[in-house]
Amino acid sequence: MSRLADIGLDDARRAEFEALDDAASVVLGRVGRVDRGEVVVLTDDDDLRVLSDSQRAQAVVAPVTGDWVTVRDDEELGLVVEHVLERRTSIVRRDPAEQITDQVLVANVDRVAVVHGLDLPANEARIERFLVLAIDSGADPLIILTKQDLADAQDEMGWLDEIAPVIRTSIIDGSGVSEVGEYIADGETLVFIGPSGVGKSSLVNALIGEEIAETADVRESDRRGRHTTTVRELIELPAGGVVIDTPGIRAIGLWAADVALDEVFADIAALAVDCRFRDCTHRSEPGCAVTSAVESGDINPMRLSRYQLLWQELAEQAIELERRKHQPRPQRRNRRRR
Ligand SMILES: Nc1nc2c(ncn2[C@@H]2O[C@H](COP(=O)(O)OP(=O)(O)OP(=O)(O)O)[C@@H](O)[C@H]2O)c(=O)[nH]1
Ligand SMILES: [Mg+2]
Ligand SMILES: [Zn+2]
Repeated sequence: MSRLADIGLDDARRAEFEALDDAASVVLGRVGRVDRGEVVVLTDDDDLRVLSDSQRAQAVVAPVTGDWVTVRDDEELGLVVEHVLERRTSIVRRDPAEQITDQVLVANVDRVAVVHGLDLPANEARIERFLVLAIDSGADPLIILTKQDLADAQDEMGWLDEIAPVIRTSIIDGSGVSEVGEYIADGETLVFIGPSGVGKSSLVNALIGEEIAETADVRESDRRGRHTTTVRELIELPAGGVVIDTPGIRAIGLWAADVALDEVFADIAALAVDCRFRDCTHRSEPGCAVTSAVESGDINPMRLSRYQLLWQELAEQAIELERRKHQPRPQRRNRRRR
């Protein structure tokens, strides 16, 4: 097997590459990391360091970790990313720096693992938000609850089973690690997302059996992480397949993720079809099937308000986007990425 096949190149992708007009004069590879204007592209022979040219970046899609790209050796510029091949899946969030633009975090992943540490009290709202992001990517979601060695015997995370497969892990006794590995076949890609300090990089190391990713203790006072990982990096597993380690995410605004939202809140969405009004907000409308279910104890009122909050966020974003569409375009700042 070739290296590119191990890291995800399949027949369809190869055909897509070969159909390019300039296939003979470029090299195919996968973006392993994007770091301060430089893109590392993994190819069958080498890891290429490709300069990310800011002028070109305006014209082409800016490559992200996990992208399949072609690299051309330009006489003046040196190695440049020529094309970004079509993304099959991508994790998209609202750009934290800009109110109404989206930002792609990683592309072409088969599975998105939402990681939560059992050493801290459950933060349902945050897990749900990450799950919407995960499902919206088009990849399959997975939930990993780390630090089982520090958890109460009876954690209260059973409800997550309804949304995605759940694996409990501990790097102290190694439990659950091989189960995670089973979700990454040769040629497949799994990405870890979650807040800082939950043990994403520790899991990468446990899967590889070697300390290749940097990890650091959480803060004594509040058990929060120290933002140790700083780039999104694709890491090859010995048995084939890859994992992408990501920096802990502080801010995650959702982006046009209505469908995924209703998957994470499938219990509420299923009831909502019985509400009298199609656009029922499940607050005070008559004939609301969801509030009836809350009254009879079938739906947790906290979960309903978390759903409404996310729903509201997406609705406001849609209105704002629509409004901007009908406005003359403001002069766009030159977004230089260093
Ligand atoms: N007890 C215990 N500690 C763990 C476990 N997994 C990770 N840790 C510890 O948690 C701390 C943070 O782990 P990291 O792997 O650096 O966390 P991270 O999610 O990569 O954090 P960022 O890179 O900052 O996003 C380290 O001190 C790890 O040793 C576990 O299963 N049990
Ligand atoms: Mg890390
Ligand atoms: Zn309703």
